[in-house]
Amino acid sequence: MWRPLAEIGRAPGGGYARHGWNDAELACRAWFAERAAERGLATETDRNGNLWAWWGEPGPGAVVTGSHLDSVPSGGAFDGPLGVVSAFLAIDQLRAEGITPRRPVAVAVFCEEEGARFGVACLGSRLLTGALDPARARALTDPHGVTLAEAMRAAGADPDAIGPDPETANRIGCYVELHIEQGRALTEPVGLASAIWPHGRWKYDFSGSADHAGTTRIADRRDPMLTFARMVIAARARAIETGALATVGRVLCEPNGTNAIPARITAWLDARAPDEATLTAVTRAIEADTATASRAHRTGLDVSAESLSPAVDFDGPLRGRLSAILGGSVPVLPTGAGHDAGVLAAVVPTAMLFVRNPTGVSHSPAESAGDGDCAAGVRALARVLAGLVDP
Ligand code: HGY
Ligand code: MN
Ligand code: MN
Repeated sequence: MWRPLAEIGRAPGGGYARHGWNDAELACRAWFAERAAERGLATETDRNGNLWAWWGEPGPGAVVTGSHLDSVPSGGAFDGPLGVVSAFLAIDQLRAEGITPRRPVAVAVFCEEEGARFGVACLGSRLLTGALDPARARALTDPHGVTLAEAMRAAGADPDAIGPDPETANRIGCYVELHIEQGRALTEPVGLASAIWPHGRWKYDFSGSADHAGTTRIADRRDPMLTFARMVIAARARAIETGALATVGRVLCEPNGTNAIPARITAWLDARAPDEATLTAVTRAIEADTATASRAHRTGLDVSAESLSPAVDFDGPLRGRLSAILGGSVPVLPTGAGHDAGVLAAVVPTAMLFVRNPTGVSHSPAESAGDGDCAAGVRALARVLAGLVDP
């Protein structure tokens, strides 16, 4: 089942380039429709581009599971797809056991979870739940200046329809997302999520004076690369100081000439922390350090929050129920990775199952999980669904 998916959008080096509404992601949508049709599951695409495959009439109280199929640039094979493949296999398992749910069951795939193309993480689930303004979403642009609206239209979807979808959201009785663990903390095959760290993405614009690399005196330079470099160093130093995580993994340089002092640098800061106070402290300290450097180098600085994700606490009756179904001794752990489950947790009971990642590596072609652990994840998800569909 997974093999056809594994071929979609994979670069020669092994990484994936599946991003909201791009050709590879559209091929993933077709893969999803085929797997659902094979199982007699009725499929629909909601107004925000999220996919739904229904076992039973769509209706309130549905037990929903799934994840996302999009990737980060050159991402791994498991982040997202493991949850979708496991959802289909868990339904196969329940059917093999002759279980007939007394609630609707759905496999969901949320659009642009990584925000790799349009910059906002969990785009589809935020729009669904009303957590993102549709007008802002339509105007989001990808690195080539293509807006979300244009990309949706090119894919045959209607961008004017995006926005809060209470009819779809009200069908969800609970949401359980299975996901590969993205750190080294899970030492058993399957775990349960306790929380998601608060995190966010900040866009830093550094402006200076374009000039000749070979004739401009040092004293005359207004070089944004220097201010940018200071920001990167500050991000690491302040993260260590505060116990947070701060990363700069994406940068644009204009005009990007070998022999030209840049006019402008754009860079994105990804910052995460165990709690909101620490996240605020680390991002403010990094911005203050950068502003100091900006003054010293006489460059311009503009910082804007692009995507903010508050802390999510999964502690509640649903996690307790899942733990009981799984025997009561499954490890419970927090994660610094954001998920659609974190967005849905604001509106419906939500839980996450993690599958062990032996190296902890993720957002990389080297991401992997063992077959045995993946099978344990499917079995656990099937047990959980069996317990939830028979109230
Ligand atoms: O970036 C994240 O935390 C997740 O992979 N979207
Ligand atoms: Mn991810
Ligand atoms: Mn993911």
